[in-house]
Amino acid sequence: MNQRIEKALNEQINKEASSSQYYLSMASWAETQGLSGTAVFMYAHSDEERFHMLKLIKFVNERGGKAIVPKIEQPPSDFESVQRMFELLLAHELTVTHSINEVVDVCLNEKDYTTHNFMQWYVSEQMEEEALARSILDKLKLIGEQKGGMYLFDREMQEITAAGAKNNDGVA
Ligand code: OFO
Repeated sequence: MNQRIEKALNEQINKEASSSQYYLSMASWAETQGLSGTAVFMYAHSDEERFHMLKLIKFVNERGGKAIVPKIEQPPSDFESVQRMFELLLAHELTVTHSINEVVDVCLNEKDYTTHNFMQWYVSEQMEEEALARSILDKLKLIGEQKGGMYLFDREMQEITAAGAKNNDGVA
């Protein structure tokens, strides 16, 4: 495997692992706030990011490279409010989208069209994740401080997660 591609993919493995850890911390925080639906959503999101990392690890190894399992920094453990948590999530997704675009750029520069093709899955995944985060934030802005609204929001987060799992046949 081309060394620049291998390095870029290993950096992406690191980012996916960090995303998984970050969302796991958000899940745990939501659970301690009594927001069980939001916690279910974030636990599933953390699992999804782990799946993204695994997909990259397998690709690198199958293509003759060497995937490196990264050391992960401890993420923040307090998030002020649900809205703040989703603002941070969206900001994080935007940095991941940026780094995926950089990997795609390296693929084009190195004329590695196989990896370029593989990365297209991540490009569409990021579009979906950003759109979902924005729609959740829109809901939260509408709800504002209303307690009843937050109760319904939390239930809806559980439903979104269940519907997503069904569409994926339970596979992240
Ligand atoms: Fe890995 O999809 Fe978001 O970060």
